[in-house]
Amino acid sequence: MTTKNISQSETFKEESMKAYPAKVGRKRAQQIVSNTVAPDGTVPVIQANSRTTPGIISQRGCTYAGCKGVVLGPTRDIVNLVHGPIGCSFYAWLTRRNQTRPPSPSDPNYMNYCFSTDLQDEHIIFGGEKKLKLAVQEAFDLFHPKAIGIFSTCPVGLIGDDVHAVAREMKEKLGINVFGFSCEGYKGVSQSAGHHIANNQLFKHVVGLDDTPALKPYSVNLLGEYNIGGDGFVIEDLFAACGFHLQTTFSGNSTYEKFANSHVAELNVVTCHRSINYMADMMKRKYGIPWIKVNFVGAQATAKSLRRIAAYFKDPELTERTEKVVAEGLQYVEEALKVLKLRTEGKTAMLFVGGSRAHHYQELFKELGMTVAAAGYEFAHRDDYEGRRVLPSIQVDADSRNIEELHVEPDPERFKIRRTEAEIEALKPTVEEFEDYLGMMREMEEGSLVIDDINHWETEKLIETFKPDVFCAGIKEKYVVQKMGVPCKQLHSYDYGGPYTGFLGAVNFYKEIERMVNNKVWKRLTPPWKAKTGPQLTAVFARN
Ligand code: CFM
Repeated sequence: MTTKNISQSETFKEESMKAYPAKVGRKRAQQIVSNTVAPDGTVPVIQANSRTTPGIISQRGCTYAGCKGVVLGPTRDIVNLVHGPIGCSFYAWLTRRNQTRPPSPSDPNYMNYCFSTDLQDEHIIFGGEKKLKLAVQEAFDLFHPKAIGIFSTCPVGLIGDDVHAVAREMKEKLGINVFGFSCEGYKGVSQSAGHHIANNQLFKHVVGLDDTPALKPYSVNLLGEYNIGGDGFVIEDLFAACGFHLQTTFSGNSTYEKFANSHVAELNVVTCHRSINYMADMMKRKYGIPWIKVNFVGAQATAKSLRRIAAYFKDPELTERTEKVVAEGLQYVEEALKVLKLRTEGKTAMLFVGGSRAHHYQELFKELGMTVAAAGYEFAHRDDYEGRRVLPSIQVDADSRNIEELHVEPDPERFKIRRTEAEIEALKPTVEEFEDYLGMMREMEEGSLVIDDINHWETEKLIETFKPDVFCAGIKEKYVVQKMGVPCKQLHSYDYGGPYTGFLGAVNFYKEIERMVNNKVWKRLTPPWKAKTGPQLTAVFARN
């Protein structure tokens, strides 16, 4: 970061705080941090996963979105039935973002459907369980799925429908697996609570149902890859080229049976730590599967991750194959960067998205020679910022208490030690981030801004102060940002581009960013801070 950047950070913090009432300002001040990394890797404390102050226009989504939309949604052959008003289903309908590839056209794929109980006033008043049972029956009669998941929306929790009792009853009646999720939208601070609920129920009701041994050696589960824009397909190809057997992905391009048989794998690799670290922990405790943090966004990160997996298996032939894949991949990337980097070097980017991409995508910008001046998550927890080393110091708050912590014991028959604790300790120096995640801040530059749960007001202030060359966020921010004369790359839907993982995806991303940051059209817009007339209406809080 340059001194100019650092003074811009200070101006931003000062200016944005002025807009808040004193109490809100004090809270926000703990969520906006100027980064420093001590020699031992310690970074400043940031407040995260705390409730957004009402009135602030947050980027966040709801618990139901995290459970149904994110974790369960990308699985193609579970009927995901939403118990609630139709709007909740419509907005969680995965139509284009997550990709899936059934082996043949006759294999089930329900991802294009939108299943809902379509609750009306009368059900809110008299209860919706009867309608839910009918809907489960109807879905069964029409599709004969292997499993049906029932997702609770806000009103279901308020009126007290017992989705779990309905699930048990229908499971018995239909002879297929039916399970419910108490993922009412208001249940937690954000969608993060929904991830946890989804992990718990999948673990309780599906994982471990099929004990068929892994078909090939070096079987690996890929956790936290949802196959946005085909990202998962690229990773699948890389695994095949290196000789790793992909057992199950949670949950992009996945199926019910894959989940049921995932506990036989030799290793879990975790891409999105935020959404699925619970599953990794529980599978370790119950089945003895170790896990490694990986990241396939960015060419160097991909190389590191593939090498970590190969190092875990300690097979010289596998290592050789992996090294060949890495060498070819890096050469492909280097060729592309030769030209592209000349046009991107020195430009500035900002990333405000989700609970892992704001970290992972920084890799690609660094490879382009760009500076990440500010970044933050919508709903991540302190460990995603500061690293898992802070886990013991995270206090359980009222919101986390809403979500069940499963008590998991080793399975008497199926717990199998893949690597003893001594072996894991011995591997740690070669396999970085073994059962650990170092977090986002450690990889960010000195003086860069880290902002948790950024809001619209701060986004505008940030852009006005820094005038970055590209801003990465989602659809809710995109057009506000672009009207300010700054291109916005959506990192949730990819603007329907992608894939961006692996070496192939890295080059896709470089090309798009090069085009965006050099497009002259943005300079033709007059952003509000340059316009002669200010906004028509301004307001400030009365301060005491
Ligand atoms: Fe994980 Fe995700 Fe993300 Fe996420 Fe999400 Fe997502 Fe995301 Mo949107 S699971 S935390 S809840 S990587 S939907 S596929 S893009 S906010 S950064």
